[in-house]
Amino acid sequence: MTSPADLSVAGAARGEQSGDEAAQALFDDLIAKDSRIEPRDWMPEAYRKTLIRQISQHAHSEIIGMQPESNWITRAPSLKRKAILMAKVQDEAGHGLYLYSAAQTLGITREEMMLQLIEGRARYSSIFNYTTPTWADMGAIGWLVDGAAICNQVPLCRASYGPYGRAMVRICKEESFHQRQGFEILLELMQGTEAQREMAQGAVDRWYWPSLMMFGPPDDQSPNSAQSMAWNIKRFSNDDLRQRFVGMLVPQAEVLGVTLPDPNLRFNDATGQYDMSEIDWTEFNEVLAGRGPANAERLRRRREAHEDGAWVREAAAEYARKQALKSAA
Ligand code: BYC
Repeated sequence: MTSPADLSVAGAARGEQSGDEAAQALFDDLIAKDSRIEPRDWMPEAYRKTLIRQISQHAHSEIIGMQPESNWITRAPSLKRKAILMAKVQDEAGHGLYLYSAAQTLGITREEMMLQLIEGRARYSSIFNYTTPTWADMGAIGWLVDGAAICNQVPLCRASYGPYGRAMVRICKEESFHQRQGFEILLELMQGTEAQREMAQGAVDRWYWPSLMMFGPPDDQSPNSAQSMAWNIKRFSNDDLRQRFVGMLVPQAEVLGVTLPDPNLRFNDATGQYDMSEIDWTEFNEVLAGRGPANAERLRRRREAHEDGAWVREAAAEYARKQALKSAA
């Protein structure tokens, strides 16, 4: 790989482009060819910042996303369900770690990202600010939230930034398992008693609209989409992915026997898209502003966990210091 410094020297010798222009041209060429940008490559500052923003928000979502489900580990209805749920929550921790590592390759430290999160300066997905009052919510999270995550994240496996795209491959494989376990929880409840069917439908009613909000604001109000798509970070717009998701849900809802809570939902042959009711964007904006049903609780627990884990970080740092001393001796 040619470094910007090499380009600068070569370009200046020919009296052509400045180093920055040549590096930019190389970057543009890689993007135009749909190639990957790697950490060693020159990249525009705005590209780096956008990636840090999106990847760190994504990592925070995985870490905060452990909370609504871990609430149910001790109350899951059988040993098998507990083991499955525990494995799923553990997977989310792993996703957070791959993503923090990918963000670190862009020059931000893990400590800085963690501080941004616990001080309330960072965003994480709106979806994790909703509560989980029943066991059926575990089914609805798996089916709807992980289902939306798959729709949004499979295209990210082809994101132009190498470490992000590669992290997404493994994440998506695990999300598929999560989605199926959620579907299966709902299926079993729907084949159970009247009370269990009501519980399942109630959870679908609670999670359907927030899961549509996961895809972000409508395209005409999405300030970042155009540039992120031009850089091959995002491959589809927020509204296109939302449509794709609804198209995936409709036949699955029929198999489950649940009703998607939108009386206006129907396929429009003329447009080739689903017509649907307007999403409550006021609710979305309230959640983003920190005023959702569980925002304060999620941050409080994250801060507490960070403080409780201080001794582990100190012990690991001390061990690393001693190892370094030993190998220097
Ligand atoms: N919640 O210009 P836009 C998971 C913000 S993890 C909160 O369209 P962009 C899982 C957006 O950040 C799920 N904020 O932005 C985990 C921006 O604000 P800033 C997380 C949102 O980036 C555990 C502003 O609104 N998935 O599935 O082009 C268990 C304008 O939006 C939301 C990811 O992070 C939202 N829903 O598109 C189970 C995937 N939507 O930064 C499951 C990766 C928008 O300018 N991220 N905002 O202040 C993405 O694909 C994109 O970042 C988004 C937003 C589609 C989310």
